[in-house]
Amino acid sequence: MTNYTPKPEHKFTFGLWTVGNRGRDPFGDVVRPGKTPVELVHLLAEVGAWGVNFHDNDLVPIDATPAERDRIVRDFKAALAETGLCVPMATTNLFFDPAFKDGAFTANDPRVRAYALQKTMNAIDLGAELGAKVYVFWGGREGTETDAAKNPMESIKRSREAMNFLCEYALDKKYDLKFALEAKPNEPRGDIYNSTTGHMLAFIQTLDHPEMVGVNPEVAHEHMAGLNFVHGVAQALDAGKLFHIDLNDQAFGRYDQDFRFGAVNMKSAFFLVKLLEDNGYGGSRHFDAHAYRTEDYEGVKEFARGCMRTYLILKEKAARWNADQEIQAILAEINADDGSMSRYFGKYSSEKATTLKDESFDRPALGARGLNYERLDQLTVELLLGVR
Ligand code: GLT
Ligand code: MN
Ligand code: MN
Repeated sequence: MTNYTPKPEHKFTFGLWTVGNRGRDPFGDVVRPGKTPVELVHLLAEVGAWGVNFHDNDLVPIDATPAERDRIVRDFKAALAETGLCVPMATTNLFFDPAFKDGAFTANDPRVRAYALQKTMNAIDLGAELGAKVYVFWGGREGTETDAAKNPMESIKRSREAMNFLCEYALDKKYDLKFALEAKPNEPRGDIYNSTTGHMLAFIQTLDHPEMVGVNPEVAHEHMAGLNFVHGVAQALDAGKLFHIDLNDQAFGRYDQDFRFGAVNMKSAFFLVKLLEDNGYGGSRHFDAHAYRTEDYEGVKEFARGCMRTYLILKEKAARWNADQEIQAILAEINADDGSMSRYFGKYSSEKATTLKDESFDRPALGARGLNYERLDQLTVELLLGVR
């Protein structure tokens, strides 16, 4: 019987804002009492997490004095030392305070844009002080309700200038830090710029230091856009840009539900875990999700344990899928290649093109061939349902 106990090597992390979520939503107030960052670190240690991530203001309130900041950071460091948890990632809250109602780096007011840079530099200092190696940027309010209000070309330019400035800042300070950009199509703004991971990957190539910037795709955000998350993550991996990942779950066509990992789309969660594990993804498995509003803190622990346990079960299922003889036989059949076409692939040459143009193909036979994907998918489903 496999042991699904989380271990440090699994790199499971949670944000302070995830297990610390108190259940407030647009229609109802908090349902759980607040816990301090120190208490949350202990909760995470109790459930077996490896690391804890935070926004600047999850840890240090926006109006804290320098002395309060120092005390909070000291207590937090002591809790980390006591529990053995690490801080692999940090980020900035550029969406909660009313000053950011029109966004941060793309706000029309230059004072807001300058304040956002200042706040982010301070937050980067805090993250670096606590050992974070990845710095996430989620531009929750970098968007519009009406395109009358902001020029989209100008917004892209402002976003680029901000990222370039902050890359230089991290380099200037000699921080060992990479940036990871997180896309979301909408919510809390009507529309958010660089709305998907694909948009982010293209945007990164226009930066001054593309090598230090990657992506932090989130399951729920790509599902909100109606996209196949596994394909987006594969593209990020292929580009060498999967610096971080936000795991959770989400029904298609809904608001940002941030459900427990694997709670809704089991099959896509399976193919995601298989993709990460088969390709040796070495970063954090961060659960950016929160417990149902119905839960007390026992339920929050169930939620956190459930995220990690489901990941480990799916990891075991992926190994089983890779070793399943019937599945592998179908895959071999699907990918059969007698080598007769090899001369047409690879690097282009005009001879190759000419020979290929002369080749004759039995088009009806190509179309008539059954591919056995029904059987393959049914075997996958049965494996996931535990009957193989
Ligand atoms: C917020 C958002 C998340 C982001 C976090 C990082 S904050 O909870 O919904 O998707 O990853 O800023
Ligand atoms: Mn989300
Ligand atoms: Mn996220």
